[in-house]
This record gives sequence, structure tokens and C-alpha cells, in this order.
Amino acid sequence: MTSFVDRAVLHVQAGNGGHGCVSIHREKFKPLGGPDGGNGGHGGSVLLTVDPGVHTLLDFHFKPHVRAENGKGGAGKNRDGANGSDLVLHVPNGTVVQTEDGEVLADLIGNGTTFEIARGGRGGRGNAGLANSRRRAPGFAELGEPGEHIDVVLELKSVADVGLVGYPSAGKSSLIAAISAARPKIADYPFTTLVPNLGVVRAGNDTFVVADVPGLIPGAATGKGLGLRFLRHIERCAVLVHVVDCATLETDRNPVEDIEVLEEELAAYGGLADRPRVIVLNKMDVPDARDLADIVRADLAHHGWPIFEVSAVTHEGLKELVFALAEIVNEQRAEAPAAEPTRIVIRPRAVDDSGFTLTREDDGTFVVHGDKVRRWVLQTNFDNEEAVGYLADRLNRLGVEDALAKAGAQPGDPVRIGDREFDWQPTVVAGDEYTPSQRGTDWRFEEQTHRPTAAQRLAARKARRRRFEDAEAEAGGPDAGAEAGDEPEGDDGG
Ligand SMILES: Nc1nc2c(ncn2[C@@H]2O[C@H](COP(=O)(O)OP(=O)(O)OP(=O)(O)O)[C@@H](O)[C@H]2O)c(=O)[nH]1
Ligand SMILES: [Mg+2]
Repeated sequence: MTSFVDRAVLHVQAGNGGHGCVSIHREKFKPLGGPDGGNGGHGGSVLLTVDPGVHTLLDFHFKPHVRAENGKGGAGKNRDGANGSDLVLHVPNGTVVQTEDGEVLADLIGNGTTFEIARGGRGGRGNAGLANSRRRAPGFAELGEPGEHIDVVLELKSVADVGLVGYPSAGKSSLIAAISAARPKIADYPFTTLVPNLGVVRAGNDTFVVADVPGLIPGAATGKGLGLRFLRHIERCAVLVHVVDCATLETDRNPVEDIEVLEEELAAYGGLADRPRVIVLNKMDVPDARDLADIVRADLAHHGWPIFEVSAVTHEGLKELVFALAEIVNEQRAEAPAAEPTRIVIRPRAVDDSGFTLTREDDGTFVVHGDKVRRWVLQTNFDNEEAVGYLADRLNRLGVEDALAKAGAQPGDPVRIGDREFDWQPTVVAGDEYTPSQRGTDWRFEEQTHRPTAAQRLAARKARRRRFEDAEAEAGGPDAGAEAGDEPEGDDGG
């Protein structure tokens, strides 16, 4: 069974915020002791953190759905709900977090580097927290916000300074085993190495990391052999080392051609052209290999790359190689300093929390954009008139109503915020909150939903008639007045 996975799709769900609570304090002889509904707890966030003990994305391959804990709801007696705990996922150094469209969200380098991949929803305020001098006992509470949901692709691009490339059985794994503490599998058949290996090499006071990737063969770019997919592990390398087998038994191969073929494959992968190269002629302990090296040295010189003759078995020439690599790595690091492995927390997308923008769609719907307004809508319990009224007041105070009026919105026009669509009814009492007489209700809904009462209708009719009679008296002509005066009477009967 494979134990190395360097690409995984992850479905991330942060915890929802707990709902706020509506509660009124009750006590003997003190029936209405004020609001005491507690706040909901915040939902847990999902974090990725670089852990030096993790070398594969295997866990996510088997368990691609992750979710953090929800916040608990508030309760009476001002008891706030517990926050949901964060979910911390441990990833290998060099994990790249991408959206499914390939947009890079974070490149996690350095042990302890942490990235908040999905933020937990805020808990809703309870009615105690929503009370103020004018709204003494709110009959509603805020809903908890849903936690963020995101689907991402995790890709491991190993963090190494030197990448070893070469044909299968060239001796890459033997080399890394000889110069570092890495102990990869070594054998005389091709494709012994199926997953990349990393080894830390010490050269005097310098250390650098070497990556041994599975062997390449001609046509790797078209998927031959193990293909090019493991080359992502040498993408970050400062130096590429061609490990060439000088003792191959295959008659149709020679070091000059081996390097040319692999350069073509690297070019097909792309993005590696700027990296300095080093040529390592391996297996110098074999007599024939030494002879071959003498022949090809001149042919290889045109590349202008340093050439080393070594044996991974006898360790001949390895010291020179290691110190030369350290020097090149240091030069490269000085040119482009590597990301400092600091314990930083990277947060996703900075959001503009301050305002809102207004657009209009082709079908005439007004759309209010903005993180704040979207959140307010999520916090609103639309079954509670008072809560909806509170939302209207908030939007009004932010200037959404003014903006809609300026944009030419007419009462009844559709307005969308987040996933919610409303009919726009301008608030009459601009900028002023209204304290309802009954909890959970809002007078504005009364006006819209209820017909005028019979008494109101009668009063209106009388007023109309009085106005008509006054006009009549001024114009003169009682006949016409009697006819017109009958009409309201007829209405009354119907
Ligand atoms: N004589 C001799 N044999 C070597 C030397 N280096 C490696 N070998 C042998 O070559 C064979 C292949 O070595 P590996 O290190 O597995 O080669 P590799 O490049 O990692 O091969 P893949 O993982 O298949 O791509 C093994 O049998 C090694 O013992 C060397 O310097 N001298
Ligand atoms: Mg190998």
C-alpha cells in the first residue's frame, strides 16, 4: 500500500456559530427582570500547520472531508455558549494550498507556519447583548453565522536545495544514502524509488537538503515510466544534479545522450531552465566507467556545468561534490533568500469590512454587496419580525436605504443581499429605531400586512365626504352634491 501522497483534494467546513438566546429573567415578585439571553459561541476554524513529523498528504487522501466543531447556542441567565474548538491539520513542509481553479492561497514553508483555511462563523448575540436604552427587552436574538466552506487542493512541493535527476538505476538513491542520513530503498532494477526522498547533507558548517526523485526515462513528459509528476518536488531546488550511470549495461545509452534526453524532459515540464546544473558521473569504482568518463568529459564540457566523478559505493569524490554543492546553494540563497521559517499565521483573503456597494442586475434586482451586510443577513432570523426590523434599521444606518433611493429603487423593487431577496420597503422613520410594544413584532409589518380597521376606513370616508361637501359649498349647486354624496354610502353597504 502506498504511504506517500503528494496531492489531495480537501473539503473544508469550519464550525457554525451558535445562535444567540432570547430569554427574559424571571424571579418571584420580579416577573420581568430584563433580557438575559446569552450569546452563541463562535464556530471553530480549520487551520493547516506545518509539522516536521509529517511527510505525506496521505491522511487527507483517506479522509478528505474535514470539519471543525460548531459553537454552542447561548442560554438564559446570561450563559454564553461554548466556542467550537479549532481543527488543526498537520501538513508537510512545502504544502501548497490551491483553490480548485488553481489559484494559490498559501505556500506553507517552515515548521509551525499556520494558515487559517476556513474561518468559523461568529456566534449570534443573545437578546441581553442586543438591548440598549431604547430597546430594553429585545424579543429576538442573532443567529450564529455559518462557518466558511471551501474545497481546496493540497499539493506537496518538497522544500529541498538540491534535486537529483537521472535515469532509473543511475544511483540517485545510493548517492543520497551516501551523503546524508536518508535510507531509501536501493536495488538494481529500474524504478526502485517510487516516492521522493529527502536527506539533509552537512558540509562543514553548511547544511542543505537533497531531494531524490523517481527516475526519468525518455517520454516521461507524455507519461512514460512514472512521468514527470514527481518533478514538482525539485521545483524549489536551487541546483539540479544530473546523476549519470557510467557503468550501464545498456549498449544504446551513453552519458552525453542521457543528459540531453533528460534536459528535453525537464524543458517539457517547464520552469526549471534557470536553475544551475551539476553533472555527476557515478559508479567510478567500475573500471569501464572510468574509461567512459575519460571519453565523454570533453563532449560534456560544452554545457559549461561542473562535472564530478564519484562512486556512491566507495564514496570516492563525494566530499568534493558535497562542498561544491554547498557553495552553489549558498550563492543561490544569497541571490534569492529562502522564505524564513517563522511561525506565522497566514489568514485567507483580507475582507473589506467597512462598507457596501450597490449594483443592478439585468432583471432589475438591486444587489447589495459587502461582507458586513452579508453577515447581518445571515444573523437574522426571518421568522421574527423584530429581528427583521432590526436588520432594516442596521441597513438604514449604514446608508443602504439612501443608496437604494439614489439609485432609483421604487418601493416593492427586489433587493438581494447574500442569498436573500427582499422587496424594498423604505423605512419611514429614517435613522430612528422604533421600540415595539410587543416582543418579537415590528410595527412596520403591521402596516404592510394588515388592512386598515373598519373604524379607520369609516373615519377616512367621513373625512373624504367632508372635503367634498366643503368644495361643493364653495362651487354651489346642491343637486350634483347629492348625487356624488350618495356614492360613498353605496360603498359602505358593499
Ligand atoms: N558499482 C556501483 N554500483 C552502484 C553505484 N551506485 C549505485 N549502484 C548500484 O546501482 C543500482 C541502482 O542504484 P539506485 O541507487 O537504486 O539507483 P536509482 O537511481 O535510485 O534508481 P531508481 O530509484 O530506480 O530511479 C543498485 O544496484 C546500486 O547498488 C556505484 O557507485 N557503484
Ligand atoms: Mg532510487
